[in-house]
Order: sequence, then C-alpha cells, then structure tokens
Amino acid sequence: MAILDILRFPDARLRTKAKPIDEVTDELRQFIDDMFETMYEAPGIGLAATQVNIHKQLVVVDVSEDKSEPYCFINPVITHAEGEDVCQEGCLSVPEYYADVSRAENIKVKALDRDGKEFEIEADGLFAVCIQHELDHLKGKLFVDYLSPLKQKRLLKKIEKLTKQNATA
Ligand code: GNR
Ligand code: NI
Repeated sequence: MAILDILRFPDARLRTKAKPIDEVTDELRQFIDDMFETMYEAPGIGLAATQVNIHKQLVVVDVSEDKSEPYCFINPVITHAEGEDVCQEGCLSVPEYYADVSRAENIKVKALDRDGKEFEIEADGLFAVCIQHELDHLKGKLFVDYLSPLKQKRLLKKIEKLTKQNATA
C-alpha cells in the first residue's frame, strides 16, 4: 500500500478528462487500495483518480466516521437526479478553502465495483454531495468552478500569496 501525492489547484492536470476503464485487474485493485489509504490518511471523505494524476474513471468514497462504508465506483454514471441542496464543500486539491455549492439532493449511480460487477445505488445527504463532487473531478471540474468570478479571483490571489510565502520561508 502507498500514500499517493494529491494534485493541487490550479494544477492544469486536474482539468484532464478521465477515460473509461475496460478491465478490472489485480493491478487496478492495488491502485484502489492505495486510493483508499490516501483518502483516509488525508483525511477526506472521497478521492477521484484524477486527483492523484491517474486519468481513469475511478473514485472512492467513505462518508462514515469510522471507515466502515468504503465505496469504489468504476466508470460511474448518474442515472437519476432530483431535488436541490446547498452544502459547504471542501476539496483535498484546494486545501483550507470551503464554499457553498448547490447540487442534486437525491441521485442514483450506476458503476462497476472492485470485482468488475455492475451495481446501482441511491444516495442522498453528504453521500450524494460527495459522489457528485468526485464525478466532477473525472470530468476535470472542481467545486470552485461553481463560484462567482470574483470569488475565484480572490481564491487564486490567496493561493498565489501562500505559494510565495512558502517559497521564501
Ligand atoms: O474530504 C472531502 N470533503 C468534502 C466535503 C464536502 C463536500 C465534498 C467533499 S469531498 C472532499 C475530498 C475530495 O476532495 N474529494 O475529491
Ligand atoms: Ni475534491
């Protein structure tokens, strides 16, 4: 097992569109284990392969408090979405920044599990928010893209400042 490096906004590689996975191999399962380890260590409630610079359609999610609900979604597709809910989001690729985002409240997702078997589940609450956040990563989209241009500009300035500070520290 290994802890993987997480790309940080505004790294252009976070904009890469992930490709479908055509075979679930032992090698892929090892990578899935590394993704879970990286997510739990961060700590975070979800992680998309895009964030660790692997551009395949794969995300892991666990919104439980005791690592008891691990979900792996391979080639995930949202088959149903309804309602609307605003939630404060954060992202491991945008550390120490939080903002309200509006998303569907109830969703259904179809995907392959780590054995390559198709499944479909319903999600609501934080689970639904997190799945939608992760699927956005696979499309090269970040939660900050939903913010006003002014807020995005302020965020970039803040990051620029922090980067300069770190360079001279
Ligand atoms: O750890 C995470 N917390 C979180 C909180 C609210 C909405 C979405 C998330 S996902 C985030 C981990 C992450 O960056 N996944 O891509
Ligand atoms: Ni994220």
